[in-house]
Amino acid sequence: MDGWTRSGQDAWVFLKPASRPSRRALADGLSRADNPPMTDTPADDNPFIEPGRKLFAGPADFFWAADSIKNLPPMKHVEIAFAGRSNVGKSSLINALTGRNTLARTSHTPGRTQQLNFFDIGGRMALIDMPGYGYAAVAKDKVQAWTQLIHDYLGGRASLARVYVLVDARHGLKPVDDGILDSLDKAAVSYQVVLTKADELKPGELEKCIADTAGRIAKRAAAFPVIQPTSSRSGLGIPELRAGIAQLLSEREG
Ligand SMILES: Nc1nc2c(ncn2[C@@H]2O[C@H](COP(=O)(O)OP(=O)(O)OP(=O)(O)O)[C@@H](O)[C@H]2O)c(=O)[nH]1
Ligand SMILES: [Mg+2]
Repeated sequence: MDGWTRSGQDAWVFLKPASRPSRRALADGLSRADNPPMTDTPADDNPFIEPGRKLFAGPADFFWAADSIKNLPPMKHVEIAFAGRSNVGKSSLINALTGRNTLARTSHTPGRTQQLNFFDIGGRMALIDMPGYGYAAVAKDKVQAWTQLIHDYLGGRASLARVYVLVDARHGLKPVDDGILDSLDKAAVSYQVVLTKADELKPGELEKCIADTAGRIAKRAAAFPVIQPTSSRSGLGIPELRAGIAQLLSEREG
């Protein structure tokens, strides 16, 4: 059996099939081959809520931008990437997680983030704000170059521990998202679908989008089966995302 499965009361683990090729090991011991658990525990019972709050209460600094797979930073830390269609709210979510308004640049116009932007979180990990895919208010060849960069990075970075794939809760999964999910499944990179802009929906609509999206990813090998609703405006889901990241780090750092 492969894919996400419950290993204990609260933890989910990603089991890789024996036939899947092992990933390049990193010189410093980092590897994404042992994709660690993500949490779906309710906030009140989740022991990683407080470590998550502390993790993101510390320093958060931009340290690198890459416009090509050839100029990525050295693989020093665990990397956690935020991917999704243009304008879905990737940069806003990084700002909400880090409690800063202007760390990552945001815009009403699709196509704001044009490179892979790396942010150091307390010297323990890097968050990566990615360009959007799907559409943008810029030239087609630029979008093609970003799409290539996104696929290259997501499919070939050994220090990449997890990808949060952001989906606008008002629109749900689109065909272009499926292309990214296909790449992640193929590369055996664990990922979780995060619904954004939940503040724009009525409660019933949000529940429906969560259920529909969970159904759509149920058979995907590397997808964590729980969909996380968020709002960078209201703060919904932010403590839970921080907790999931803190849990990943605690698994990695032992
Ligand atoms: N209502 C609402 N709007 C949001 C939320 N998050 C982001 N937005 C808005 O959505 C727009 C796009 O946000 P960004 O964070 O720049 O989106 P992005 O995915 O980084 O976009 P690109 O870099 O262009 O791919 C901005 O106008 C944000 O204010 C949210 O949680 N709720
Ligand atoms: Mg952006």
